[in-house]
Amino acid sequence: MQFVTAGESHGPALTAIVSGVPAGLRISESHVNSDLRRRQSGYGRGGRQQIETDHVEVQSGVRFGVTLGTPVCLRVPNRDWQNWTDRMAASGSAPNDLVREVTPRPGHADLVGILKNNSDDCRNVLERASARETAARVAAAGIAREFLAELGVEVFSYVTSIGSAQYEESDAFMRCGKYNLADIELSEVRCPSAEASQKMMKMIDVARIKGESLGGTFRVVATGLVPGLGDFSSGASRLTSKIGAALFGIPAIKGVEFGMGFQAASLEGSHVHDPIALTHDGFTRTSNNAGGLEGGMTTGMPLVVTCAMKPIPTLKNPLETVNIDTMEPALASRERSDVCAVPAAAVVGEAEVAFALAAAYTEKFGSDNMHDIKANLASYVDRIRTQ
Ligand code: EPS
Repeated sequence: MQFVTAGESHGPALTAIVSGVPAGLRISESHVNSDLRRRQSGYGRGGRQQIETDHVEVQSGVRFGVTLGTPVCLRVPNRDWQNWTDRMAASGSAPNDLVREVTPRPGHADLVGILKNNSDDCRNVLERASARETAARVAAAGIAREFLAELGVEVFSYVTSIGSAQYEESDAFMRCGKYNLADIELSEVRCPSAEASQKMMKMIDVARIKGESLGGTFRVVATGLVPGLGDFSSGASRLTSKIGAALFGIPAIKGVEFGMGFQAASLEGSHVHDPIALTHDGFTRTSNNAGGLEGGMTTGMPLVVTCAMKPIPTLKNPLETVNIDTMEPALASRERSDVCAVPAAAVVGEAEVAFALAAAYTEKFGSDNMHDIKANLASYVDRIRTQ
């Protein structure tokens, strides 16, 4: 399973084309729309989210709610397009009163993008570099989530810090499957603890008043996985590298840790590796410090990945930059922006992980149709249980 997206932040729509989707998979637009809504929400979001009510339009590959085994094309319209039809028109010439973006924001793709593409308008870069594009990824991953759900796999996320406000979690890697998901959805910052949520929201309030932005960390968890997804035989085929690449592809993600991650580097081996035990269901682990991956393959324990997001580069009190017309010092563009988008990024993280896992399942168990995939999976599970 693969996807590609197209579309600008203030263009008519974002589009995703998902290929390699098996036939016979039931797709619910309302499930996809609910993920799109979750991505739009979160304390700290800016004015744009009041304009948009993201919803998906299925354009191809699905008949009577069931996939045909052909590419699925999904469209997410941008409501803000109505305000940009002249400035973002695909044809004709630029309006006489067009204001080019000439003060690139430190931390955004603006400056390096115009240098790379020989452009005199940062908008030619920022429209696509904008995290708005992640709406299309969430829509695409809606297909992957439906597929995984059929195979008993669930993917969820929660926020572990915003700025310096932390959610202290005991035994994070073992208890990850045991959250009440309703608690996470009820929190405006996607944090399972009401107390930590309050602290995080206060941090966002302070940042808003100061004209600042804030980053943070979030965790993505997948449960119900079979052991042996991914591969050990080459760097690129390791599921660790595929999930890592997918998560690093989210704008503003600066760090990705699997299981105990960086902490493992400072501990002795016996405090890091997860002992193997046998149950009547086959092999298991008595801890999950590896976060569900060993040798580039799933172990069958919950997959636990933590991501660090930097603060959004668009600042109300902007940093210094250089005006690319005058070459004089200037203050960076003050676009309308979010103070904090960590809860939204967590939902995008779920999408990226879900897609990488769906691709790993189709790679191992086939991609023609759901009936054959389920039969292949059942036969594999049976073999490894008795091996
Ligand atoms: C973004 C700038 C803001 C954000 C946007 C990402 O958009 P605008 O410039 O239209 O106000 O709200 O994120 C989204 C629109 C979204 O849906 O996530 C940026 O510059 O990256």
